[in-house]
Amino acid sequence: MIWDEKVETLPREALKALQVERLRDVAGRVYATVPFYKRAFDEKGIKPDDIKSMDDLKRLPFTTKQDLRDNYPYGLFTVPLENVVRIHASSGTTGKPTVVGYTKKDIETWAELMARALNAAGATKGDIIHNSYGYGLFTGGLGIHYGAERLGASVIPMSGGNSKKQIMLMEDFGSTVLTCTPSYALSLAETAEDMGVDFKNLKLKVGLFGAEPWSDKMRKEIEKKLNLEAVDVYGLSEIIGPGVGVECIEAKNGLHVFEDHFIVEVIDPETGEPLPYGENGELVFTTLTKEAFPSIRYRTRDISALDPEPCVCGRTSVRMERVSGRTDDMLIIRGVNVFPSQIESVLMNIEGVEPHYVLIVDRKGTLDTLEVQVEVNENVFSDSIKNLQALSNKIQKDVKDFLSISVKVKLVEPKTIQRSEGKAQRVIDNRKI
Ligand code: DLL
Repeated sequence: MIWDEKVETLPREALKALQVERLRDVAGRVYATVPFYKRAFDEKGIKPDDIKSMDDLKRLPFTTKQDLRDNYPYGLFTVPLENVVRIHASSGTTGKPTVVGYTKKDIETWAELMARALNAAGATKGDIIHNSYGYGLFTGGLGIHYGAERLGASVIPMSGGNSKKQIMLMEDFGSTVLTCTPSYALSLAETAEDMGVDFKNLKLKVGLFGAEPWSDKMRKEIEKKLNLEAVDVYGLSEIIGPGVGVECIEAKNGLHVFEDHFIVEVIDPETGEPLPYGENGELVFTTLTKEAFPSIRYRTRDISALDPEPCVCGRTSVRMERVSGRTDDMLIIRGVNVFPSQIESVLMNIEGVEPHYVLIVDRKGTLDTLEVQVEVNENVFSDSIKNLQALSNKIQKDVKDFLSISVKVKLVEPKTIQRSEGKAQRVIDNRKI
């Protein structure tokens, strides 16, 4: 299903030409209105009019989260506040949040892109969309909401939490699409089970999940437990919110980036050099049409790779691999780099282990330690000590074989690891405390 057939299947050459034209326009706007950008462009010795082709993109300066903090709250807005109709913010773990603004037209653009994303996932105007992303400063709730309305579907503005009621209403209202974080989807599955509700009796056909990393194994688990097709949606407040890229239901293999509105690059996070297609690095986005808060080469810290090959669905956009983690999530354990998602992949391949885990990092003397706490299912938990020990040894061995690190494993009782209503916290790093 393609929402905007003409644009979404534009030949790549035409798409590139559109991007260059829009890039020059946005560069001109930020240069003229935001002192921060003028300074950054001047330092690089480039003027907006110098942009003639996509090759000139790499001459533009990067923007980082720190730049947003330094210009808190409105320093990077390109329009007067009276033209801003909405403000969102993403909660940093420490200090002040990063603040983003939208004009009326930005809200329209966002709704349009989210309608595209929902449609790519298979949702249409006939659907009942149960939206459990949080409403508020977080962009998830309202982003999906406006997209669902633009699609013409019926949206149920649930927000997160109160899981029993969520299950009851999904059942009573005949919801056909669920939108929430993948970790909350699993938590809802558990609540339904406790209530004696079988997802097979619900009408859900598809789930649009994102806002945190999740593996393909996790997808299988969710699809099985919730009896639906699980589709990945990506986005971040600094770029627009959800609706930067989405998988198509036809392939579920990489996220189509909405390139008529965003330029995507993958760079080497150390050198800042753009990397060729297929290579893993840090995603960088430039917004082409945003009015209130455009971003130039924003460094996301998210890790992915790009694939320009045509997709079976007919869309011509480049696809980004599912985000495997963030450069700042990377754990360095005794010199070895590991991402929580890699541990998740190992765990999800082991029989008897549940998709609920937490990684506890500590330092004993000068040595870093990593403890994997993971839930096991009811049957396994009531098994003999010997069998539990064997399972624990297997996890240890698989992690060692695949990731070359030694970890301590703690098998815990079902439902003891804290459930999330939004983004799950997978890592507790006691070294930072
Ligand atoms: O999480 C926007 C969003 C809402 C996306 C709902 C999808 C669905 P922020 O709170 O600003 O915005 O967090 C952005 O979340 O840089 C990634 O690290 C992570 N993230 C978002 N989507 C995905 C995804 C929203 N599909 C940060 N896979 C991003 C992995 C994701 N990580």
